Amino acid sequence: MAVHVWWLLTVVVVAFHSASAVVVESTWEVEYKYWWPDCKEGIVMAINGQFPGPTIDAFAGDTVIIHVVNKLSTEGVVIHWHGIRQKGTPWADGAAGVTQCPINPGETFTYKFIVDKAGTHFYHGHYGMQRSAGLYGMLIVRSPKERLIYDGEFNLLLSDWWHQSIHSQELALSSRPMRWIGEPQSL
Ligand SMILES: [Cu+2]
Repeated sequence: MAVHVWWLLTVVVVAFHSASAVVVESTWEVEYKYWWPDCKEGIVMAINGQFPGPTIDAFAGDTVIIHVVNKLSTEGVVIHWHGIRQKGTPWADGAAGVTQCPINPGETFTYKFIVDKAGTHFYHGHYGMQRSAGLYGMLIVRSPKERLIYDGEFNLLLSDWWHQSIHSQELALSSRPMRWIGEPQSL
């Protein structure tokens, strides 16, 4: 798997959680949208109209169920849950061509898995260059045993951002000789 360069910072407020695990469930529609993350309009991959995608906030031991609806016109899509071990649910790992076929345009696939390990994780598209197009978000798994007490919480998710489309990025990277599209325009 590709090495991701990410900076992920979270200050977590303590929370008391009931001993019983719960189900965290939602439906995500993935589509392209015009957006201007750094004031220059471009095309991003959005989930339910949001970029970055919605934050999943759960406790270790909870079950996460996400119904992913592919509303892209011409591309498959998958979501990989970075940092989740997927014990007993390898088909929910979201690696296109490895653990599942891409979800076709117009189709829905349901991911169901247990978030077994506390941490500030993230999820991202794992098909083609879709992560670079903005298909990612936070996956926060809290520990029911947290004992530290904080005054507040602030989550920050950072990523490189290029003005060139993921299609020109991909073509440049796979060209022989490779073409260098330059440093990202934003962070
Ligand atoms: Cu990953």
